[in-house]
Amino acid sequence: MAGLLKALVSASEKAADIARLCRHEEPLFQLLVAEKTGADKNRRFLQDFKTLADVLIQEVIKHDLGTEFPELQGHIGGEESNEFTSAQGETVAVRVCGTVGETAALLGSVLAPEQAAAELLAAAAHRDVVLGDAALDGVALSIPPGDLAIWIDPIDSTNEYIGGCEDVVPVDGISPAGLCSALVLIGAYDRCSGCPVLGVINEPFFRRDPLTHRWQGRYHWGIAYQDTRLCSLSPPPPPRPPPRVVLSRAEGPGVRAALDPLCGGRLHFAAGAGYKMLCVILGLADAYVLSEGSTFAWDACAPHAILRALGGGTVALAEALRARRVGDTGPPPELLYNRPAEGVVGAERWANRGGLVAYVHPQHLEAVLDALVAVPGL
Ligand code: 2IP
Ligand code: CA
Repeated sequence: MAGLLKALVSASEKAADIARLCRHEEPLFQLLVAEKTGADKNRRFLQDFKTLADVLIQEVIKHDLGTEFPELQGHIGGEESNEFTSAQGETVAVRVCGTVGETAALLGSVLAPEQAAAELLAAAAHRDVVLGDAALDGVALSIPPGDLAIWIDPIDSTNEYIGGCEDVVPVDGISPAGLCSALVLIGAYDRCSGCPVLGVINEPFFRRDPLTHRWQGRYHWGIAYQDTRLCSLSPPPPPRPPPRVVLSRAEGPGVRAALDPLCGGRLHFAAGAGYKMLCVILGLADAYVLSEGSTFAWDACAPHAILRALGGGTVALAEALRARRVGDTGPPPELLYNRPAEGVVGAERWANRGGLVAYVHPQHLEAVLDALVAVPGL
């Protein structure tokens, strides 16, 4: 297990490096800027550059994990498809090749004529990551990788990544928007039960080095397997009233009105599903509530595993409210990651339909469900 955990952390570090590289290196940054301003969009090549960065990061993670753990091959899923259309109209499957040169040539066929950009990305994709983390070496737990499957969100909150706002002022420690909400999420779940067991969240844009002004990242991990709970973080401090709830800016008036009194008239808002779950993990918020099916398995799996490692979880909101309304007093149902929705196609198969509540302390979950149980339409 320590091997698998280390592999997930290493993959997330490489992914975070690629995310930073696209902002630091001029040939790559220019492509991101073109995306942001809409200038030249889709004239240089047929798909968005941000999509290529996302796809490449996902393929790097898949490649590195699949090489070290062949049992995982065919069981690593993510937000993006790796099919790209080149400027010549050919379909190219983006992947990590045997050598840096081959990967650069493949990326060059998608990015042409941006050869410098292709070479920078290929070098980053083939880089070896060295982890100097004694805590990871100390994790001794045996869980067969062949029982697990992986969900990857290569860059959660891509809008904030492209927008690139660096100086957003946090409100009570929670950043309402900006680069810091762009995260790499890698989660492992049990293939049979669908429960999340291992999660890594990497923050590529955690803070700027005061001397070099370059971005520095950090990562967090958690394990919730059978009776074992291990985490790189300590559980947040005990509840202090009133609870702090973080919401999407897109959250509707019914949910806002129901939660406002519970939170003493002070709701918090942030971008990115992963970032809002991270706020709960870090104790900056007591709950993240989402009433829509606008997140997916790859957004929630990694943070959910870390929340479980801290004694909390992430429940399926609509189902939990339904159970409550019929007097079911059992534990509210947690999100599962191995069950595609029937009768829908594409990404929607993996939507967390009916919304979610992420929490650490069960009393916050109870308080939120109590506040929402009478909201019409939920
Ligand atoms: C998105 C992104 C959005 C978020 C949505 C995620 O992931 O994080 O910001 O919406 O739920 O699925 P909101 O910010 O309103 O919570 P991605 O950027 O990977 O598409
Ligand atoms: Ca996402």
